[in-house]
Amino acid sequence: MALNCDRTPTTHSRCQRGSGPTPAERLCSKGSLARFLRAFRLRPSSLLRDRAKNLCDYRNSSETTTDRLSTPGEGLDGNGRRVLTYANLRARYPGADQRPPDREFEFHLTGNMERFIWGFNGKTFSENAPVRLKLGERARFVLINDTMMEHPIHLHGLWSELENGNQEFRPYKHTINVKPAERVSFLVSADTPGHWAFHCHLFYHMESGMFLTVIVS
Ligand SMILES: [Cu+2]
Repeated sequence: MALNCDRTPTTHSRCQRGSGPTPAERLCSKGSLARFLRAFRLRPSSLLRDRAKNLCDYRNSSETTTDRLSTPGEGLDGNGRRVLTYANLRARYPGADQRPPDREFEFHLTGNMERFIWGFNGKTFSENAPVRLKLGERARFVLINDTMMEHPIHLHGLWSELENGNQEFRPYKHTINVKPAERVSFLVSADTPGHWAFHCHLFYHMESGMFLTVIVS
């Protein structure tokens, strides 16, 4: 797999315009930060403000993405032991909802290692519109990790049925860890109405923007 980690500070196109607030300025602005914290009952964090100040580069780090369901975690491969991977997980019973998905949503996990800023599809929480699902619909979420870090992606309120090749015996998960340069998908039955958080479970990633709202109504 070809990986390219570009650590050279670069300038994001939005920062070159020279007019209007940058994403960092918007994220740092009192209004949007306060809304973010209030919406999800988070305490104000100086970490968020400090990191957001450097927000102007969403340069991706990986050139290609691939299926890594059978790949053990970093440092666990080839050490003479058998390692449990996502490909090994198989539900004990067939899933409750066997319908194919009505719609598909694709999310690139994006960020900048050097400046430590993160988001979905190159945008922070305040820039991304909520994902809207109709109550009862079946959807596929595709996660593509464009960064060089693992991101444990957690969807509240709804099960994430990992598509790991076990068909109707897909494992039901709360959090799906996405390895660097990995492409992974899961199915969702939108069976519970509400505003649900969808975010990286490394809280310092979540706080710097890797967060979306999923609305089921
Ligand atoms: Cu993350």
